[in-house]
This record gives sequence, structure tokens and C-alpha cells, in this order.
Amino acid sequence: MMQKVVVFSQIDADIQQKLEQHYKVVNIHPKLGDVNQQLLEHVKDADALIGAGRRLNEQNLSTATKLKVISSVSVGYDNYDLNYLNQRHIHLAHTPHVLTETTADLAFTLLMSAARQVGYLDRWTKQGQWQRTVSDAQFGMDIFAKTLGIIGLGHIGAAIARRGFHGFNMDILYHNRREKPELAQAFNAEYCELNDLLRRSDFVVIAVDLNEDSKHLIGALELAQMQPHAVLVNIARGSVIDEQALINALKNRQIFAAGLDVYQKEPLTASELFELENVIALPHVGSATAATRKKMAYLAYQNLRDALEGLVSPYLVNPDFK
Ligand code: 8YV
Repeated sequence: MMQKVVVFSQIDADIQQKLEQHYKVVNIHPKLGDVNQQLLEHVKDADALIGAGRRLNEQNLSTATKLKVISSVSVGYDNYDLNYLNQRHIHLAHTPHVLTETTADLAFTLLMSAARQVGYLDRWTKQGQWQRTVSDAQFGMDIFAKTLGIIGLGHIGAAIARRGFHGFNMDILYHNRREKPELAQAFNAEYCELNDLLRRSDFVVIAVDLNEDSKHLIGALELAQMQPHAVLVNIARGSVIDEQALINALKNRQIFAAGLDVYQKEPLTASELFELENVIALPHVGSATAATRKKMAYLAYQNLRDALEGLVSPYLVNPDFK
């Protein structure tokens, strides 16, 4: 009997086709009604789930009787109740590495756009405001040879450091759960306590996983440490920042600008952040190039197949259900 796979978000068409060649496939879609109800119904006899961008926990997995694996098309896995999955002996797989460089590129896109007020100036120019030589209201911040502080020196953080060090001759500071001497040497990077990094950096990029330790890591007190010409970039998860504190800091010009790809609530159709000229706001597109999303989908498909064939993929978050 064919194993059953539930696809809980839109995935690459080629991968959808591969799944349908090997498994009985059911697609969840908001157009078909309440998604949690669809999940409770279709996971009952599902062997695997694949997708991204949806919280999966006891609320929508409690009816699963034979679920072996959730294969997430993402590197982050804060959407999943890992403790519950471990209790239920359900493997969780993710897609690290294939998206590292693409996401690091996006981080620098936000850094440079925020530094040079690209969003505001694009709107200003298109509105016909450019009627004389620009003035200090249109000036930006220099990037070359400035100080880049990276919070979270994982694979993506290291790729961002590489861009800053080799591409822009920047001084690299980093804050991380543990020091990384090999990376420190590669980029002449200095480990800092968080407040020290915030005080000394011209650019602060958040690249940490979201977990109990990093939730609201950046709040009003931390933002107050930053310099008024500093730029904050977040390509990690929105909840690493206290979003209201950020809005206040931007409104009060405590920092120069913010470049954001993630938000406490997603998707986000309205926010005070969107009314601020010193915010570049993107819709969680860190890994969103066609090539990278195809690589992620293919890796997620491989992870699913490995798990259903009883193989221990190196991309399991909980190989031993711990
Ligand atoms: C995903 C991401 O596309 O990989 C991650 O953790 O944040 C993105 O690359 C996103 O999670 C999908 O919702």
C-alpha cells in the first residue's frame, strides 16, 4: 500500500510531481477551509508531512497515528513543537546549507538599502521630489571599513561576516552562544558580549535561531545601547526583536534605520513599521530565489524519502528524539 504524504504548503512543482509518483499525496490549502481542521483530518493516516511556514503541534497533529517525519522546507524550525514531536517519536528534518549564501546576500541587500535610504529615496524620486541637488535629508551612511556586529555566527552569520570582511573591509564583531575561533581568525572577528557589540557596531545584523534564549533578545534596553547612526538588520526571526521597542527607537531616531525581512506576526499586511521612512521592509524573502527554493524543496524531498526508508538523514533535527 502506498505511503501517504500530506503537503501543508505550496512546494516546487517538480517536487510535487516526484511526491505524487511515489506516494499518495494530499495537499492542504486555506482555500479548502480551516487549515488545522484539514490537518487533523488528513494526518490521521499520514506517514509524512512536507512544507513550511505553518505551526505544527499537538493542536493539529494529535490525530496522527503513524506519522514518521515532518520534512520542513526551511532551515529554521521554531514553527514546530519539538518537545511534542519528540514525545510522539516523530522525526523533524530541515534544509540547512543550501540557502546560506542566498540568505546572506539578502542580509547585505537590506544592510546597504537601509544604510543608503534606498526605499525612501526610490519613493521620493518617483514622487517627483528631486527638484534640486539632494540635501542631508537624503544622505546615507558609509559602509566601507565600518564596524559590522553579527548576532549569531552560524553558517548564515559566517557568510555575512565573509561579505563584510572581504567585500567591504569591515571590522567584524560577533556575539554567539559560544566563541568560534576558527571563524574569528578567518575574518579577524572579535567575540563581544551583546551590549558591547551593540554599542560599538555601525551595523548590527541578527542571524540567530529563534528559541527561548533569543526571544526578544533585542528590546528597548538593547536598542538604547546602539549609536544614532547605526543600522539594524534582521534576517532571522521577527520575535528576536521586541517589535514595539523597535518602532519606538526608529520613531525617536535612536538608530538611523532598520532593514527587516521577518516580523513577529507573518504574513504582515499592516504595521507601524510600514509607515516609517527609515525602515526597509521585505516579506521574508531571505531564501527566496528560484534556484535556492528548488534546492530546498529537493533536499526536503530527499529528507522525507530517507526517513520513510528508515535512513538517518544528517538533516534530522531530532535523530534520537531528544
Ligand atoms: C523559509 C526561512 O522559506 O529557511 C528558513 O528558516 O526562514 C525561509 O528560508 C521560510 O521559513 C518559509 O516559511
